[in-house]
Amino acid sequence: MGILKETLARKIEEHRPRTTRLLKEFGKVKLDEVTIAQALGGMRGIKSLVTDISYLDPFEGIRFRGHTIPETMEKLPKPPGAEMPYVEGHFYHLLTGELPTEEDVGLVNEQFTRRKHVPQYVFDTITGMGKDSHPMTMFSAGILSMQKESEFVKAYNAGTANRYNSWEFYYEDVMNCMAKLPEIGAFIYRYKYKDKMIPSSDDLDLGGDFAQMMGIDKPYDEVMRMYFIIHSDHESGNVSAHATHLVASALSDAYYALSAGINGLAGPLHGLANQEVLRWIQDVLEKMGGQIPSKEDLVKFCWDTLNSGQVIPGYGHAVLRKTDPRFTAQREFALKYLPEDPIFKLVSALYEVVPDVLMEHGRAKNPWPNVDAHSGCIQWYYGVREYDFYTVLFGIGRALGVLANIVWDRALGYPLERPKSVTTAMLETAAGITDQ
Ligand code: NMX
Ligand code: MLT
Repeated sequence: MGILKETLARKIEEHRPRTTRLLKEFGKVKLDEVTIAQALGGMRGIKSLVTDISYLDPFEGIRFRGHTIPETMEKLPKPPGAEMPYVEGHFYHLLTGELPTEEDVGLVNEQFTRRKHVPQYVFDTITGMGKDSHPMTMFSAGILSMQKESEFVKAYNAGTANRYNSWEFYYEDVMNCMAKLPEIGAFIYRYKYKDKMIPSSDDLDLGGDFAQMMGIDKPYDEVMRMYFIIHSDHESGNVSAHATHLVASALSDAYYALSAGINGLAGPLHGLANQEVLRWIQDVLEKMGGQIPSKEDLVKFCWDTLNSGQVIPGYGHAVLRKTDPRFTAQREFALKYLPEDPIFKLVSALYEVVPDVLMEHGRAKNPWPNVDAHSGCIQWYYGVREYDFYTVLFGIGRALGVLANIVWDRALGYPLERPKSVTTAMLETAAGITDQ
C-alpha cells in the first residue's frame, strides 16, 4: 500500500464510526421536509446527500475541506515561482482532508506519473469517432473505453471485494483514471484542432504538463492550475457530481461513473455553459460588426436573448445567491494578466449590466455570474479559441472532486441510491385537491 493510500486508510478508519453512530443512534432524526414544489422542481434544496469533501454556502460560495478558494490558494504548496498551487496537492487535500506538505504533493505526482500511460485504444476510440464529434463526447467515450481496466471489477468478479475493502479497488481505479485525464483532454484538443499530439513529460507537475501538452506557453500552466482547482468540486447535488455518485452507488466502477458525470456536465445548463458564454459573446460581436458594444447595446442583447426564451449563459445558480467566488478568482487573474483584453472587457461590462437585467426580468433567483461567465475569456486570451473544447477543461477539474467522492462513498458504505417517486394524483391528494 502506498503512503497516500495509507493516509487515506487511516482517515477512513477514523471517520467510519461517526457515520455508523449517526445511522445507528440518530437515524430517525429529521433533516428536512419535502414540499410539492421541491418534488416538481428538481429537488432544489432538499438535504439528502452527504459529503465532507466540499460544502457550498449560498452566499459565501464553495469551501473545499473547509477552506474557501482564497484560503485554498494560500495554504496549498506551489511550484517554485508559481502563484497557483499544485493540482496534485489540491487532490490530496480533497481526498484525505489534510493539507499536504511538499512531500505529499510529490507522492501524488509520483502516483500519477506511474499510472498515466494512456493505452493506444483510447486514442483509437476517440479518432474513430471522427473530428466532427463534440469534444465532450470524445472525452466521455475515452473514459468509458478504459472501463475494461477496472481493478474493482476484477476484484468483484474474483469475489475479493466486499463492503469494507471496496474503496481500495475504487481508489486504484480513481488514481489510474485521474492520472490519464490530462493527456486524454490535451489529445482531444490537439487531434481535433491542431496537427499533432505533444507527449506528456514526467518532469512537470499536472498543470505544467497539461499546458505543454496543449502547446501553450507560460503562464498558461498557472491558468490551468487555477482552473482545475476551482472547478474540482461543488458539493454533491450538482449534476456531474450527483450523476457520478448515483452511478457508482450501483457499484458501477469509476470509469462508468465518471463517464456518466461527464455526460451530465455536457449539458448547457451545467458545464457546457462555459462554451455557450463565448458563443453568446461572439454572436454579439458579430452583430456589432466586430465593434465592442456599448452598455446600452449589451442591455438590448440581453433582452433579445431573454425575449427569445433563452437563458443568459453564465448567470444564475441553483444554490448560489451571490457572485460565484470562482468567477471572482478568475476575474482577479484576468485583472492582473489580461486587463486590456477586449473579451475580458466585455465580460466585465456584462457583469455590470446582466444582474440588473435579470432582476428586472424577475425570474432568476440569482442574477449574479457563475464560474462559466468568466472561464472562456481567459482560455480565449491564451489562444484556446475553439470554445466547444472548454467543457473538457471543466471535466478534467471536476474529475478531481467526483472521483475523490466515490472513493469515500465506498469507504463509508453508502448504499444504492434509490429515492421514491410519487404520482401526480398522489401530489393532488397531498394538496387536498379532491374535486379532480
Ligand atoms: N437567464 C435567464 N433566465 C434564467 C437564468 C438566466 N441566466 N437563470 C435562471 N433563469 C430562470 C430559469 O430559467 C427559471 O425560469 P422559469 O421560471 O421560466 O422556469 C427561473 O429563472 C427560476 O430559475 P432559478 O430557480 O433561479 O434557477 P434554477 O435553479 O432553476 O437553474 C441554472 C439554475 C444555473 C440552470 C440557471 O440559472 C441557468 O439556466 N443559468 C444559465 C446557464 C448557466 O450559466 N449554467 C451554468 C451553471 C453553473 N455550472 O457550471 O453548472
Ligand atoms: C457546479 O460547479 O457544479 C455548478 O456550479 C452547478 C452547481 O453547483 O449546481
